[in-house]
Amino acid sequence: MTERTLVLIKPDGVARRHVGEILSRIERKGLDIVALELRVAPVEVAGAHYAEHEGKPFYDSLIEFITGGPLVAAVLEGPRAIAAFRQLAGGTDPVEKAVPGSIRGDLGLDPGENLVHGSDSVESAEREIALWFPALAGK
Ligand code: RTP
Ligand code: MG
Repeated sequence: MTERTLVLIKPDGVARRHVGEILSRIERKGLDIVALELRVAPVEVAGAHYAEHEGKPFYDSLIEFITGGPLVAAVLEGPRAIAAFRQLAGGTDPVEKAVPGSIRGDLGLDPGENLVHGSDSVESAEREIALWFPALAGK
């Protein structure tokens, strides 16, 4: 089933010059890039994006990190794109969860600065695409 998913190359991924590496992995997997933009996330967008984590101990540092520098926002499309990108990304903690061969497993160490985000469900993807790329919502 063709799906769309919202992906972020987080500020650590941009600062560490891994944009090309991460986009290359996406293309090698066979997913299509249907939107792509470098931008600095406003606090309101970051807060809406991570609304499910509001009130958790790591929330403030998460918002500070995600708004702290340019990131790359993208929409990917393809069969089972949501799960396919989560597989490429690896688990949330780059050491404890992400396996070698995944983006986080190969490139990350810090559970807070874990290089990429990918939507975790069809509902999340729709909500996040509407937030980051309103012109694409519902299309
Ligand atoms: P993301 O939303 O960024 O793609 O990551 P995820 O689904 O793998 O993980 P999620 O549970 O949604 O957590 C969002 C981000 O919050 C930070 N986090 N820190 N210190 C902690 O226990 C903790 N838990 C989560 C991570 O940066 C994670 O990517
Ligand atoms: Mg998440």
